[in-house]
Amino acid sequence: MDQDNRLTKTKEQWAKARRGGEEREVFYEGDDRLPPGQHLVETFPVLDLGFKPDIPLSEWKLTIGGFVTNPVTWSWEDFLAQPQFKDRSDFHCVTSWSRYDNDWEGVSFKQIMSVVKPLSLAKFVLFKSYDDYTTNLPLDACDDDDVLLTYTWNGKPLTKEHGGPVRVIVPKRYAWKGAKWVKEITFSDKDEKGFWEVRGYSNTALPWKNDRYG
Ligand SMILES: Nc1nc2c(c(=O)[nH]1)N[C@H]1C(S)=C(S)[C@@H](COP(=O)(O)O)O[C@H]1N2
Ligand SMILES: [Mo]
Repeated sequence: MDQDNRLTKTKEQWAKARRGGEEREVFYEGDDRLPPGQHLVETFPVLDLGFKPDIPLSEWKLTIGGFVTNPVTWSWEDFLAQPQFKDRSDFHCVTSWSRYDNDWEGVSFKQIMSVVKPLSLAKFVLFKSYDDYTTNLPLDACDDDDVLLTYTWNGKPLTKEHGGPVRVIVPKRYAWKGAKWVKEITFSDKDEKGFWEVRGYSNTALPWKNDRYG
């Protein structure tokens, strides 16, 4: 495929997802862009478990498996060879800060699904990270046109503190549902709870429902 053709394909994808250029729109529910109990910040705070894993790109791998037809393990080159997807979204942390208009670029969750082909039994997804963090979501929540694995933030490579090389972004849920330093994605018929979900945080984590604790 030549460069032009590749670019056309990418742009077509954005159009299909109603994304790209100035027409991108962020999601919000009801009249309020800011969910209840949140305040707006201009900075981008860092939250982690006190440990920021350092993964050289040459050693970075992403394994996607479980209840799928075609499990894969991607190197950094394999990841970049996927159709690239851009999105702009708001970020809502359960500790009450929100940050508007973050630009992300990477591989959409829908693209991942089209590669691994989840079995019909697969209803849940568990994300595991290089710092041993985990978080879980229903497959329906991941199969959305604003969910992606990003390696950039606002046009620059995603820094280690924010989860680089690659992190997950799930704009319609509180941000703990987006695994930084993602290492494994497992499709399953069972809902296995993640790090914060077993520690009293909500399994659903819906910002507009003020749904913080489980
Ligand atoms: N691997 C990993 N992912 C993680 C976390 C973590 O500690 N480890 N913290 C979560 C929480 S609680 C939030 S609010 C966001 C914070 O992302 P940020 O540090 O880029 O703001 O990452 C989420 N993903
Ligand atoms: Mo958080």
